[in-house]
Amino acid sequence: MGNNRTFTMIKPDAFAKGNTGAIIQKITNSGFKIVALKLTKLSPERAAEFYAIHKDKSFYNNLIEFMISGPIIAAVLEKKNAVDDFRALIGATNPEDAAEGTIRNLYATNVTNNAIHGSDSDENAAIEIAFHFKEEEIVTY
Ligand code: IDP
Repeated sequence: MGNNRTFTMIKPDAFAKGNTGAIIQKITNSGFKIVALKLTKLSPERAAEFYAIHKDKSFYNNLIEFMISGPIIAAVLEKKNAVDDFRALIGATNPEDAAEGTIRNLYATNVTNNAIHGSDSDENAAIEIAFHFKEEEIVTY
């Protein structure tokens, strides 16, 4: 009862370092059910659209350049309280502030190249899932 969804991306730094497997294992060991998963590479246009909310920030250009620099793994995860529990699992945006044992603490490179994305609200999770996946790509099991 009450399972809901969040959206995640394993970012280009973590993918390039070969940490995809370890991160997926940590996600599933933490009780998240993967219901959609793909390897993809964001175009400049798609990355700009995904991060449009940050377009006036000083770090925006670096963020877009980073996010298009290599493949990402996009996934839809289900769990009760998925959004908040996943934000706790990944840790603070800046890995220097991320709690010990969180994914960003373990695998992030720096505040921009921070290994993983997690939706910050149920509303944004729904938008981000629809941005990356067609409904028929999300598996019920
Ligand atoms: P979040 O990913 O923890 O939700 P947001 O504030 O939504 O953090 O920022 C989106 C992404 O932009 C971060 O994950 C990180 O890659 C980058 N970013 C955020 N804040 C900074 C910063 O202060 N300096 C550099 N990059 C940042």
